[in-house]
Order: sequence, then C-alpha cells, then structure tokens
Amino acid sequence: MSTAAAIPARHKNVNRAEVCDQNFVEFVKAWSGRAPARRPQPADPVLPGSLCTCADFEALFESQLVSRHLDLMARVLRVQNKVFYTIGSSGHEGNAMVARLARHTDPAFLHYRSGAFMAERFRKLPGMDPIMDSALSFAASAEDPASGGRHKVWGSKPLWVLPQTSTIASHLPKALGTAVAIEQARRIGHELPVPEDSIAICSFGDASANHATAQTAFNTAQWTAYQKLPAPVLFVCEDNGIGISVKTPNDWIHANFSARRDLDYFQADGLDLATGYEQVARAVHHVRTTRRPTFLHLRTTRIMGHAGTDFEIEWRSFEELMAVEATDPLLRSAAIALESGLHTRESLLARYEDVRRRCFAAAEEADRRPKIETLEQVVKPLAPYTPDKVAAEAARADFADRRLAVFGGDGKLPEKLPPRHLAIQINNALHDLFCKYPETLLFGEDVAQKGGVYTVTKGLQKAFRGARVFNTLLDETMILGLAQGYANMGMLPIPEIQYLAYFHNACDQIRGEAASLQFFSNDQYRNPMVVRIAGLGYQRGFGGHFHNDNSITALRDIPGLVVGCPSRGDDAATMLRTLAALAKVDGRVSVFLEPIALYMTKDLYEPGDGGWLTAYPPPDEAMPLGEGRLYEDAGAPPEGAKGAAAASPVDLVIFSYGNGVPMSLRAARTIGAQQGWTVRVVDLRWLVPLNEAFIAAQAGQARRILVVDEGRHCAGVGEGVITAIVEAGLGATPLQRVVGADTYTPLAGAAFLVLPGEEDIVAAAAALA
Ligand SMILES: Cc1ncc(C[n+]2csc(CCOP(=O)(O)OP(=O)(O)O)c2C)c(N)n1
Ligand SMILES: [Mg+2]
Repeated sequence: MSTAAAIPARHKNVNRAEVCDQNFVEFVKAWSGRAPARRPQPADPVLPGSLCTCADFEALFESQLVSRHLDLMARVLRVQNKVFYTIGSSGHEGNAMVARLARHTDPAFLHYRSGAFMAERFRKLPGMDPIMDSALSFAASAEDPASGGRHKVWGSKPLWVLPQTSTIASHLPKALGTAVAIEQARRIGHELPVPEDSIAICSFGDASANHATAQTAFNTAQWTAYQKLPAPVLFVCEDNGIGISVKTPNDWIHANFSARRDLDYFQADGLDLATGYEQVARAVHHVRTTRRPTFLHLRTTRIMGHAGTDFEIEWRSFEELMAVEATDPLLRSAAIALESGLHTRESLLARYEDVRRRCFAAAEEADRRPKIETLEQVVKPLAPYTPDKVAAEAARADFADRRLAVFGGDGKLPEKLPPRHLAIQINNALHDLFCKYPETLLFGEDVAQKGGVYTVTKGLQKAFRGARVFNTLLDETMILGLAQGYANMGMLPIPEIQYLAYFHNACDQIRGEAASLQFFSNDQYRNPMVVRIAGLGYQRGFGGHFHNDNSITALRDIPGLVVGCPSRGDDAATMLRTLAALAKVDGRVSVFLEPIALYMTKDLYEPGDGGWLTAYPPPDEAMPLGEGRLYEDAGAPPEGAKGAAAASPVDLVIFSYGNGVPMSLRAARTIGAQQGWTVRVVDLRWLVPLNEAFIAAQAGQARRILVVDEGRHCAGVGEGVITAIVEAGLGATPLQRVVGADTYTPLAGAAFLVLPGEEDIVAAAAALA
C-alpha cells in the first residue's frame, strides 16, 4: 500500500497554513487528558517542576498566538494585495521566552522569524499594541511605527528593537558592537541611553550561522572574551534545521558551537515552554551577570514553508511535511494549557479564535490607513540635512581649554604653527574633534601605538588613552560593525579602513546596514559615524592595486552616504568638522576619503616651493557641505598669477578632486603657456552627493571644460560631473574627460599608464583648442 494513500485528505491540502491552522483546532478538540482538580494560580509552576509559572505561560502563549495569527492573516491577505510580506515566524514562537526573560531596554537585533519575541516585548511597556503595530508593517502603511512603510521589519524605538534588513547575518557584527559599546561607555565616562547592565540580543537562523558575517561576529566575540574583555551579547540561534530548502547537517549547530573557546554555549527547547523557559533563563542570566558572549541554541521548527511563496509540496513529501508539522510548538503549548488546567478545550479554542479575529481586524484596519504616496515621503528619512544647524555645530569651538591642554599650550596650537602637509593637518583636526566630542572613538588596524600605516593618527592614543583610540582585530566587517554598535549607544565612532581596496570586502556594513538605518527606521534610529578611508593612487614606491585602489564607484551609489575627499590639509580639517557635525546633528554616515599620495606632499610646482603646505584653520572654521574650492587664473605664469577671479567667461574650467587637483594646477600652467587661455581649476571636494548646481554654475562660465577624474572610466565621479553639465543644458560646451582606465592598478611605473597624468591633461586641453 502506498503511504500516500494513508494520508488523510485534509493533509493533502497544498495550503500548509490551512493545514497547520486546522491541526491546532483538531488537536485541542481531540484532547482527552485530564486536567488537575485544583484550579492553577498565577504563581504556580505551569507543570510540576517547571520554572515557568502559570502567569508566565499565559503571557507567552498569548504572544505565540499573536505571532501565529499574524502569519496566518498574512497568507490570506497577501492574495488580496492587502499584505506585502509572508515570511513568518511559525514554528519559532518559543523565542517569546527570550523576550520575556530579557528587558525591553536590552537592544535587540532580530531574525525575521522573531515575531513572538516581538509580541512578548510589547508587553514590557504599557499601552502598546503588538497586533496593530505589526499589521501596519505588514500592510506597508505609512503609519507603520517601525519603518513608516518602507519594509516589513521587526523594529520599535520605545522597545529598543533596531530594525534589520533582509540580508541574513549582517546584523551580528553591530549587535556585538553594541554589546562592546555598552561596556566601553563606562571606561570613557559616556552616559548610555540604556541601563549599564544591559545586554545586546541578536537572533538568526541556523543556515545564517554559517555566513562569513556571522562568523566574524562570533570570532570577534571570542577574541574579545579571550582577552578578558566584556562583551555581553546573547546570540540566539533559532535552529529549525533548514535554510529555505537546504537542510542543515544533523546536529551541526551543536557540533560547531558547543565547544568554542570563549563563546559560552547554552541549549534550550524552543518547542516547549514548560522546559525551555528555565533553559533560556539560565542563558540570559549568564550573559547578564558574567558579561561574556553567550550562544543560545534554541530548538525551533519551520512550518508553513520559508515564505508564502514557498510551495514545499513541490519539493518535499507529504509525509515529511506532516512530520515537521507535528512538531508545531503551538500544539505543545495547547497541551500544556490543557494539562495544567489553565484552559478547557472550549476556552482554549475561544482564545485561539479571539486572537485570530483581532489580527484580521487589525489587518483590515491597517489596509485602510495611508500608504506612502510620493517619492518625497519615501526618501524623507534617508538623508536628513539641516544646513544651518550643521554649520553652527561644525564651527562651534567652545573647547579652548581642552585643546590648550592637548596641544601643550597657546604657542603650540596648530593654527599658530607654520603651514604643514595633509597628514599633519588631519592629525591636528582629529585631535580637535577628540577635544570637542568626549564621546569620539577612533579604531581600526594599527591606528593606536603606531598611529596608522601613514602615522596620520599618531599621538592620539597617548593623548586620549586606549579606551578611545584602539586597534581592532584585522577584519573590516567587524570594524564597521563595531562602529554601528558605538553609534547605537550614542558615541561618535571614527573607524579607519586602512586602504580603500579593503573597504570593498566589508562594503555591506555601510551599503546595506549603516547607511540604511535611518531609512528603514523612519529616522527613529541613527548610527552616525565618520569612516576614514585611505585610498586613491599615485603612491610612488609603494605600489600595486591594493594600496592604490581608485574605485570610488563602490561609494558613489550608496543612498544617503556623504563622501568628502580633501586634497590639502586646511580643507581636510574644515571638512572633518562638517562631517562630524553632520553626524551629530543629522545622524549621518560619511566617508572621509584620504588621498594617500598627498599625505606627505609639500610642494606644488617645484621641489622646495612648499606650495601644497597649508596653515591650520582655527577651530571655528568649517567647510559647508557641497562647497568646492576655486583656483582662479591657474594658467598664468608664476610671476603673473594673482589668483584673482578671472573675468567670465573662463577659457578653460577644469573640474577635479584629490590628486587631480595639484596635477591640474601644474598642467594649467603649461596649458596657459601653450594656449594663452585663462584657466580655472575647481576642486569638487565633495564627491557624494555631487553639488550639481555648483558644477553647473562653474560650467556655465566656461568656454571649454575638462574633467580630471583619477577614478575609473566606468562609473567614476567624472560621469556624474558630465551628467550635471549636460542636464544643466551646457552639453554644447566643448568637453574632454581625463580619467583612469577600467583596470586594476599594476605595480611600479606601469601604474602611471592606468592613471591620468599631467601630460594627459595638457593633451586633452590641446584637443579642445
Ligand atoms: C546574505 C544573504 N544571502 C541570501 C539570502 C536569501 N535568504 C534569505 S533567508 C535564507 C535562508 C536562511 O536560513 P536560516 O538562517 O536557517 O533561517 P530560517 O529562514 O530557517 O529561519 C536565504 C538563503 C539573504 N537574505 N541574505
Ligand atoms: Mg533555518
């Protein structure tokens, strides 16, 4: 006899949500056990010997039911186009125990199946409604309190649930970063927005635990605890044994994590509240009291498929599906409710149907609430910018005493010293930022005692101590994850990425995570930071692609990101002040791209002329976002150059940035001599967003235009400059672009075949003649 024939018709339903729903009802109806004679009291253990009281159980069970019926509702209303997300939490409802045993002020970074955790956390504050809030999110309503309708995420500002993206494992580094930040706050005298003994909670799936981004968080947690440093993070692996359709090898999570050095392993049965509660309690207590990274292996199951679109019957047998569905934790909870005498069959079914009614009613109501209607609404929280406040904050210089102490007296203030090169002025500006903001932290590879590969951060650790300036382990993903954690706890992180080429392997931490937080939380959460990245080409004697990477492309299209690239020391200082102010005032994430080859550059035209040294701008000077620098009359011979504004129109306007600026200035003299033209060199300084109005205004005064872009031909900054010119209606102006080739940069002299040089600029100008 075929086994299929033995399967009851009800179970052959392709809609497994309906099957699971009916399973619950049938299970309760068929219950034939005996309830205890005495009616249980709230403080009684729910079952003999359980740490979970009846009151705990009732709350947890309600959270489980809310989570389950939100899933069922989503499946039904998705086909009516009233709900836009069907990845559910069914089978994972035991995660409610973690929420119950933690506090609502423990920052939480949740797996998309942590719906019951969320429902349970909602109880921690009076007056909150888990059903309506979730329904608004499912319906993508503009009134969704988590993301304003931008994504279906578990998130809440009052409940300290920071919304996550759908990129699995990408939240583990920042969760660990938040845990580390909670501890570090004390060491720098920073007041935390949460209680001092908070823990960070981070849930994820069993397949996600294999991801490199997860592994770096585990490793870094271990690396931290190994050095006896606290890292109170609770990693909760919701192990359902599968990731979409790929089964996790039997016992893999236990085998992989149960004996890791300095990652304390706990197991809990997430399918059974009566036994799981004590197991979860032990893990939460452990991490809270020992402050050690803790891995909670929570047994779950996955019913109703990966998402509403996942027709499991297409790739799994009915027998297998039924076996999984039999492990439904709600069946176990129903059994506990009946066995303990908390419910009769009738009261239990009534409760089940009551939650269903509330979820559907909320969903129908949510469907009537406003949606996002305009592009302006979509992007409102993406990149907030209040120019006046930013300018005022950037120029605020009320820290004179601290700087006097740090720089060693009035006569040693950098603005009173002779002009210096870029590396020194960045270093001075960082010292100033550290004086101005006691919550500033600087970290990365080799930044502390050594002061970075190029000594740009030299002296900072000595002046401000190891709690504020420190070396991390060698992992860019984790450097940027830490930055998010510190920012989440109200500090101002300045992470350093040693070379631009090494940003790329951690890019998701900025592209997918940090830069997206304001967007996906409707600007309720912010993780402001200034990421310093040393990059670009032209280093002589220290070559190869990875130390001379010129791909700005990877930064150009990150929504909301600000990228500044100074070409000289004074600009670096005033730009840094604005970036820090953008972080403080508007919560923005920015990249400060430092041209390595200009760090030590002192001369401009002739050896010894000191033409690229600049005075340090006093601390009340700042550079407005988007403002470029003009070099007028750049084509005049040395004796004739006055730098005065040329009469409009200018024969040639050269747009550039970074290394291209001094190069263009040198080329301009040759061009001036050869062509007899007036030449203006424009240093864009701000690469993202490009100031299109400024570019158009400059182009409008030009008879000819040259765009000198040391980045790549494809998707380099130059493309944006030219687009701005053309879109301003100035496309008829003769124009040439001098740009790097679409290749990796080779070693030694061959690098200069790839990157634009002075001769190329001169030749391009000749082509315009
Ligand atoms: C970086 C990344 N790769 C792939 C995906 C697509 N994806 C979404 S969920 C998932 C499986 C995750 O399985 P698991 O971690 O076990 O969580 P579960 O869904 O089983 O709870 C995959 C591959 C993704 N979201 N992010
Ligand atoms: Mg899984």
